Amino acid sequence: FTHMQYNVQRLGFAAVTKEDMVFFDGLLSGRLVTDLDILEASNVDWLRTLRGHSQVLLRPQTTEEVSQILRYCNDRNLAVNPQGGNTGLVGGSVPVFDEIIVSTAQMDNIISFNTNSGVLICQAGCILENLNNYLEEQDFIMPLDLGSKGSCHIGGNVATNAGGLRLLRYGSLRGTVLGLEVVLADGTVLNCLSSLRKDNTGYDLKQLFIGAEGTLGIITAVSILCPRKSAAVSVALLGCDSFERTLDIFKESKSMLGEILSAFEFLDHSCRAVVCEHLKLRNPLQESPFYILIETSGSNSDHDQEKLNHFLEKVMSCGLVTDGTMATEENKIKAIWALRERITEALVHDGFLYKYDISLPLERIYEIVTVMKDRLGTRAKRVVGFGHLGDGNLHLNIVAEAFDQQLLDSIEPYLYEWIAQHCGSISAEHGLGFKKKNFIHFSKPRAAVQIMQQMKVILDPKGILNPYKTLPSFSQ
Ligand code: FAD
Ligand code: 2HG
Ligand code: ZN
Repeated sequence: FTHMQYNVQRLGFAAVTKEDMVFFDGLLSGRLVTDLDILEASNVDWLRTLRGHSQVLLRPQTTEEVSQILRYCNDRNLAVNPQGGNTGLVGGSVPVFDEIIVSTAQMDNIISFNTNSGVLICQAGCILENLNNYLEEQDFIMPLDLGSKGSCHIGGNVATNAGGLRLLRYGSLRGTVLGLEVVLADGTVLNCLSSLRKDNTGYDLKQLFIGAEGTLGIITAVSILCPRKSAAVSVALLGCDSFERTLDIFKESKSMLGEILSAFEFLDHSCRAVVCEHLKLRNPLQESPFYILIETSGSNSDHDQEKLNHFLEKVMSCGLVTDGTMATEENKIKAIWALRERITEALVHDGFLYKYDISLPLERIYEIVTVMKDRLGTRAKRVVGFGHLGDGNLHLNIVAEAFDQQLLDSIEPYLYEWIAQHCGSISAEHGLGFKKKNFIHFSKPRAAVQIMQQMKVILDPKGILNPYKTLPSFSQ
């Protein structure tokens, strides 16, 4: 943990006292963790690059308990760190100093599911995969899917505005989330848990909390629109020779697969090497510079199959695709998805990671990987690129044997300047958290950041919610 320069000062929040502990213990009937070994898992982030020093982890079960916790913390000037599944990749989910961790782990009840409308209402701590399994039994699915589905909570997903593997088809949470219940810093319960598709009555306040990374309130319940489960799902893994060709294949897939296209992901050969080497996954194709994963989901397998076959014939016959395999059977589909979904996990085994999550205009999306490779030369063990090509989202990971400040200085701010120059975003879907908050100016004008800071003051005047995260400090 030595590499991460905590270039921040603890703000003047109160420290937790014995009396505070007694209050929380009474309120939560013992659902308070002070055991340092258990706390460790919540103080350290998923990438194991950050460590906070919280002495208290609270596990409320109800909105009322969250409300009482926040009212008390606000009165006492105690800082709070909301936490879901702790799978965030930008250090938003762990304390920086001794903030009290409020975990949604025990808020995991499904409140209702309406099979007419497809609207699911549930508590914020429901694990994404559990929700999806619950819905699948009723022929529905969640509108989002992430590699971290086994651990991440729906509240955390909404708080980060997570994108993931299905965004291409079902859109972002800004469209599928219909309502939220949020507890504000002073304990006020904001019940905007609507399940209506259309509701133009005043400002859409829920949007403020989507992607706010726990800095404006704690999300306690979510109302979300869920699509039907598709009767027919097929996955194709294709190899191709150059990035330009992956774009041509994307264009072709949009025109030939149209409404049944549900994912268009890509990885370069270094990602393939990392998953095969560290996770012992098998590559079903011959070696290729780039791989594309295409998923189709539709209601009629014959119809979908016919479309997919036509598409594959076309892209293979004109030489865009050099090799390919297709699956309709669940196990084979899972095995192909694993090559893409498990890259993050495999990279952790490869060395120290400099992780970037970038949006760029499609034509330039891979250029930055080549630029960084040339710039860093042998100082980087690997420079890999993969991501949600269909959404214009590249995951650039630079791997080194260990943390190296000089290497970091060669990457930043150069990389951020390059992204800004090319009209991209320095965070496509992971958020800013603790690690990236000071780079917000590369993607947002000063006036926008100022309005964000004013909104923070209105909703959380004492700044107790996730301090040191998302927004740069006022002086900047
Ligand atoms: P946490 O990590 O616990 O918290 C994330 C942020 O949200 C923190 O700032 C926290 O304070 C805040 N927060 C959490 N719960 C609440 C709440 N109830 N109210 C208010 N604030 C809250 N992300 C993507 O976008 N797309 C992907 O494809 C993707 N794939 C991933 C794959 C892997 C293997 C891993 C490890 C991560 C991946 N992520 C991805 C990142 C991460 O999983 C998402 O950001 C996820 O939405 C975080 O959910 P969580 O419950 O773990 O939240
Ligand atoms: C994914 O799409 C995640 O797999 C993680 O967003 C990306 O590890 C990464 O860089
Ligand atoms: Zn992603």
